[in-house]
Amino acid sequence: MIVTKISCCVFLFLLGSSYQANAQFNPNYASGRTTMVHLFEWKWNDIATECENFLGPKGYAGVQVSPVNENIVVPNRPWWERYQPISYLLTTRSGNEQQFANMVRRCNNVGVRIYVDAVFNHMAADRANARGTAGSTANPGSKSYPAVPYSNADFHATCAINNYNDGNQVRNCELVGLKDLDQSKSWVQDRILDFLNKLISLGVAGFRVDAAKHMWPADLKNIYNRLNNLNTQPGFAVGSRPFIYQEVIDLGGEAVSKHEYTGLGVVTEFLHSASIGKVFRGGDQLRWLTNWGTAWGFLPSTSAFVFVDNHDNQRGHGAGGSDILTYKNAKQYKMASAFMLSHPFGIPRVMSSFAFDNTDQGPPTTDGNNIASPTFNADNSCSGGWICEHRWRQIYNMVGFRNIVSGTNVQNWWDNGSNQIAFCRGNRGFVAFNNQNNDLNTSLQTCLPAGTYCDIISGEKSGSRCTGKSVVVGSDGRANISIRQNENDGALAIHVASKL
Ligand code: QV4
Ligand code: CA
Repeated sequence: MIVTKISCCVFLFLLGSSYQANAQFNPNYASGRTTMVHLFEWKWNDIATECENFLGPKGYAGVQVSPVNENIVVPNRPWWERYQPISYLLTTRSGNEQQFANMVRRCNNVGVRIYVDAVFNHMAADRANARGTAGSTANPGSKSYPAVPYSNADFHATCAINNYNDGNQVRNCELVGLKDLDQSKSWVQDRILDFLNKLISLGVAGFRVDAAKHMWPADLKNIYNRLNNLNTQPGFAVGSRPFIYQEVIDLGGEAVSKHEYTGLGVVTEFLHSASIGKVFRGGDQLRWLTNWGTAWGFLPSTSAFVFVDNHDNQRGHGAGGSDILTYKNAKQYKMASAFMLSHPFGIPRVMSSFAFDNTDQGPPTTDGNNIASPTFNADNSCSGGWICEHRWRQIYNMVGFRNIVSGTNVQNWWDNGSNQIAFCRGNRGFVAFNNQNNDLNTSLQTCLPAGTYCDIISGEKSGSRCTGKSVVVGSDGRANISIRQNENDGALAIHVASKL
């Protein structure tokens, strides 16, 4: 009797602790959804409407929003001012607290979760007469941020990060002059937790942890462990933990490794971004994608947060340099995005950008200060300076594809020995790519039941018609697959729900 009691409690304890540890790896997506989008610099009201009109209906699972807390106002309003906190008041150019809360509620109502880009490695860098987007003042020169409040004692001593081979420097010194908070201090931890737990109470599903590489894993662990469970009101299960995905750039060869953070949550896999860009830019052959995953040096799939580009490396900040593909190379970008979304590896995020010519340029505004709302065209695309990659048919239809083939494996891999490839996802989907200077036109195994299917890259199903190419699958599962070199798109995808 005593023995069973003890083993029962040990069992419950183990169950409890592994549950706790694993839970923050779960994005908390609504069932059937798999992919989030970063609506970079969008306003809260516009995101709420986008959840209802587009993201929910098209099957997106979530939105990463730009930093929500008060940031320093920088002349000419570069996008990066939002990475310089002045306080944890929820007022930015994207909107105020009430608008934020309203957005979270409206998005959750249509099955779309909200993830906040949380900046707590540092506060704003030196600037005379520093003033924030909520009107707070600060004196970064003396490390004084009264609207939190933080003072000199809450920060590491001043030193610059100039040697990424020194892990102490990476954690304890200033990233481009940003005043470096000491997260081992209980006052600092409490302020960060007040901020994050407030967002949890408003219904967010998790956090992107900005500059995680610049914080000690042990401090992050303390912070994550003290986060509240998710609010059950929007439909999160009792005991759900916030999803944690940490920004750690590790392309190899530095003191700080991504592996130091995988015990704490999911980690951004920048090697995925650099590799997929290199491949689809022609720097590597598509046939090598056959072992896409850990064989490429990536983290295990459940730890790897993946993307083609992010808000930094699309403009030369962060990592990846000239390998990175962006909206500016639209055909290859769509192919790389389609590959990422068709392949089961990782937890994917779609980037949604505004157009830019220089790396400092902020989002479209109405008057130089206030962010402008996107406007929409009949073909779903955006205008008004917004690129809206997430509204490109080739991308949102592949988000739908990923949802539909979820749970199946890659099978029947085919390649032509160079830059034409194809594979099935179980017997639910099939995809092909042509990244070479001749036509792909051959009979391939699609693994799908006989019938006529609509290619969701060149078009989509519209009633009983297909607005793009049709694919006729025979009773043996084979079909003639054609992607001409001069077509607008270098990919083709069909799935069980695109059957006519
Ligand atoms: C300038 C000088 C510095 C000097 C400093 C003195 O360049 O040498 O020390 O003044 O005050 C902006 C300016 C930058 C300026 C700095 C401080 O671009 O020139 O320094 O402000 O005034 C974004 C931008 C940065 C921007 C920063 C703060 O990318 O350019 O700096 O916001 O506004 C590494 C990290 C990784 C990081 C990546 C960019 O490991 O964590 O660099 N990525 C994240 C975000 C990113 C953000 C930050 C971290 C900081 O994704 O968007 O940086 O929050 O790889
Ligand atoms: Ca730090």
